[in-house]
Amino acid sequence: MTRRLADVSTSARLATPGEGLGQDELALAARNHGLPLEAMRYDITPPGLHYILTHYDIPHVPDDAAWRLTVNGRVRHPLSLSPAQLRTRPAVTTRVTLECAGNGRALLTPRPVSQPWLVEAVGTAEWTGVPLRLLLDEAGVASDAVDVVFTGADHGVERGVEQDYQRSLPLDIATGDEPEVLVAYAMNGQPLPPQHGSPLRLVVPGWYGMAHVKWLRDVTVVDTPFTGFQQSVAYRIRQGPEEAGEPVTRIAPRALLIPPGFPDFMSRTRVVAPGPVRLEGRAWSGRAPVTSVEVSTDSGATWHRAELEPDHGHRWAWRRWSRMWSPVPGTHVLSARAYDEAGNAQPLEQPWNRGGFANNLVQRVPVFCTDPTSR
Ligand SMILES: Nc1nc2c(c(=O)[nH]1)N[C@H]1C(S)=C(S)[C@@H](COP(=O)(O)O)O[C@H]1N2
Ligand SMILES: [Mo]
Repeated sequence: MTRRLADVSTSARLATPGEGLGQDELALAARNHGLPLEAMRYDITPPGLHYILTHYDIPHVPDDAAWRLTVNGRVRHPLSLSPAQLRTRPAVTTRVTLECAGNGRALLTPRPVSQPWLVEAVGTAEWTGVPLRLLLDEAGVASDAVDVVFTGADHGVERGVEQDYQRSLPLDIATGDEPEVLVAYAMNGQPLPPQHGSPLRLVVPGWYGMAHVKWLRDVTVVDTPFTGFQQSVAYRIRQGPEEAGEPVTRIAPRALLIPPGFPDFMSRTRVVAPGPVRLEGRAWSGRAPVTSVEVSTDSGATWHRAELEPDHGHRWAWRRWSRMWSPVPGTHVLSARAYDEAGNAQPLEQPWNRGGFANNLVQRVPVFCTDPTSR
């Protein structure tokens, strides 16, 4: 019996009611790890703790010097640049909180079967690179250009479609400076590690992770809207499978708690003692600056304003927030909720869509407060 590629690479589906995580989802979760939430204590995520999402394999790049980044398509002067040549150009360093568009997916009902993130697909790094608009300027973009397509060196098959990982940006975003898109060669002052796109990757501050193309090989300016798989099939907000849907773009606001106290190994339920506890965490939005964070310690019944740190000039990075809490013995559910300047807020009901994208439903952290009188 002959098998076709489509037999090993099946369509997207939703888990049936009560269906547990499968081996396929476990395999993805083991490859693509999240941020341990306690690591939100660091302004910049330490090496190895930043979340990772790779659709296919991490390309093996034994020799950076042989790498070429091309800028081609609808340009007057195509470019072919080595990483060393890029490093001689004007450099910018930007602190960016990156979040996977699928963050929160595994908490949805019904669950879209894919990378099963809870809430930890986030991290913050300082990316250094060349502003993309300078490279496009140097190449001379033709007047009929509409999109810029970014091709990674990784190759795979997804829902029956064999492909190089490719995403596009509209020309005005690619050449804009709010945010300023970077072709990055360093992460936290070090060359990019293999899993984060060595030797070059795109960084699009404020946009969900899928836009930040790793192992960047080609930048192609095109005169028709790009309709590749990761643009038109994946990363669309749809309710039904036949809808064209809306594209996934900028990061919706989210606040997360650094879980207080200490955890139970299996349930991860937090254990605290009665008395003052500082609740703290991070909040971010790629749509507009965060304006406030509220905390609930009673399962969302009442909300109280947290203290929010200024952004210290890092518009595209998460901000620290905190609020004191004095728990009494018993069980509690903690939540935090971010609001941004454009009026976006985190929903209290799940914002469901078939791909499980941009689920910024408020986090729930169960906490058990011990009773010292009944040990
Ligand atoms: N070439 C390539 N770029 C990619 C991906 C990929 O699979 N291949 N995954 C994207 C997705 S979905 C996310 S969330 C981010 C994750 O970046 P990180 O692994 O550096 O955290 O990379 C994006 N860039
Ligand atoms: Mo992602």
